[in-house]
Amino acid sequence: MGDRIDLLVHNIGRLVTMQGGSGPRTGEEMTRVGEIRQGAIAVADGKIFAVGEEAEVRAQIAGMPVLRELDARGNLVTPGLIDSHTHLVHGGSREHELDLKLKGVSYLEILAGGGGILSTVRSTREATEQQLYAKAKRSLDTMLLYGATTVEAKSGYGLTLADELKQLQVTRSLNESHPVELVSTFMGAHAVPVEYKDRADEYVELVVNVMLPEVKRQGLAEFCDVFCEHGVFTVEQSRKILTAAKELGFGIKLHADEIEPMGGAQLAGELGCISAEHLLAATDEGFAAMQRAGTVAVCLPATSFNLRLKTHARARRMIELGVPVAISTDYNPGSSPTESIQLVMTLGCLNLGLTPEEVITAVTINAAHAIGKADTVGSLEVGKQADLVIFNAENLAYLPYHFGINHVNTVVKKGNLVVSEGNLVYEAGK
Ligand code: IZC
Ligand code: ZN
Repeated sequence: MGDRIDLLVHNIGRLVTMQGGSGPRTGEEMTRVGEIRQGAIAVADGKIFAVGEEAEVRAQIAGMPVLRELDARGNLVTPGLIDSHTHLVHGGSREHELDLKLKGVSYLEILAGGGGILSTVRSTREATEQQLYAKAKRSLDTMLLYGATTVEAKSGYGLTLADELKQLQVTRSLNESHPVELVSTFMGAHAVPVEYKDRADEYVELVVNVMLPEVKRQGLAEFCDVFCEHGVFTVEQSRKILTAAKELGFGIKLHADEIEPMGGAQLAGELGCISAEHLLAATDEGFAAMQRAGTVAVCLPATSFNLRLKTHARARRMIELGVPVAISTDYNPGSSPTESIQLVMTLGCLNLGLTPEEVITAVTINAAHAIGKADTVGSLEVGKQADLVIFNAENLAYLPYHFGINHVNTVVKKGNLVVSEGNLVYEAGK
C-alpha cells in the first residue's frame, strides 16, 4: 500500500466518520459522530488510506497517481451501514398473517397455532438451496441499494440438521459471491419443530449434541443465537444451548425479553453475550447485567411497529444506564418483512426516541461491535475497509426526517463501486 490511490471520494459536504473510542459507544458517546466539513477519503487496496478535510487528504496523497475520483457533490457520506440482525435466508412469505393480525391475533398465538415461524420452516424445508439462494440474493441486493454493506444472517428455519446446514450453506455461498459481507449465525433454537412438539428438551439435546458440533466442524457460523420466549425456549434451555455454544468457540447472542419479561437480558449479561436482541420487556436489572458485560442491545423498531405493539424498546433508558445500543431491521418474513435499514433509522428516531446522531451510531460502529466486526468496519478510519455511502442528502437529520424512500446515491464496498446513482453496478460473482 502506498504507491497509488485507487479511489478518491471528494467534495463531501459532511463526512460522518464515527472516529474515536475503541469499544461500543455508550451514553453521551453515542452522539459523537466525528463529523468533518468539506471532507475527502482516499482508498488504496480496498482500505482507507487517508480520511479528513479535503485539503489535508490531498496534501497526504500529493504525488500519488489517483486512478478514479468520485465527486460527492457536497453531500453527506457515512460509513457503510450495518444490519446486525436479520433472518435473511428463508423460503416463502407470510402475507396471509396480515389478516389475522388485523383481527387482533398476536404473534405468539399465530406461532402456537402452527403458523408464524413454523409456516416459514415448512417453506424453507421444501425449498432447494438454489431457490433459497435466489430469494436471499434479491433481498441482499435491496439491502445494498439501501446502504447496507455488512449484514448478519441467522439460520433457524430448517430445524433439522440437514435443513439448518442448507440455510447456512446459502449464507456461505452468498458471502462468497455478493459484495455485501455476511456474518453467519446458527439459530437452530429459533422454534421447537412440530416433530418435537411437547418435547422441547429433546430438541435442545439435538441442537447441543448434533447441530452445534456439526456447524462448528464445517465452519458455517461465527455466532449462535436462541429465541428465549414464552412458548419457545425457556431461560434454562437457552442457558444450556449458549453455554454449549460458548464451549465450542461460538460467539453468543440472545433474542431476549421481546414480548414477556423472562430474565433474558440478565441471562445475556451473565453469559457474556456479545449482543441481546429486542428487549422490549427487559427490566432495569436486565440492562444493568448487560451494561456490566458490555453486551450490545440490538433494538428492532420495525418489528414493534409491524407487530402493532403499544410499546417499544426503552432505548433511552438503555443509554442512560450505559448499555451500548444498535438498531437493525430484523428482516424476516413474519415480524419484520422489510430490508430497509433507512426505515429502521426513522423508527429509531420516532419510536425509540434516538437522535439522528445516536441512530447513525446504532447502524454503524455499535452494529459492528454487535457482530464482532468493529476492527474492520463501522467507522471511516485509516486502515479499515473502505465501505461507505454517499447520500442524496446534505446532513444526517435529513435521513430519518424524509422517510419511507431511499436516499442512497452511491455505495462503495471494500473500495469497489457497487451502487452508482441509485443502481446496482457490481459485477456478478463479486
Ligand atoms: O419468522 O417470525 N421473532 N423470530 C423471532 C422471528 C421473529 C422471525 C419470524
Ligand atoms: Zn430475530
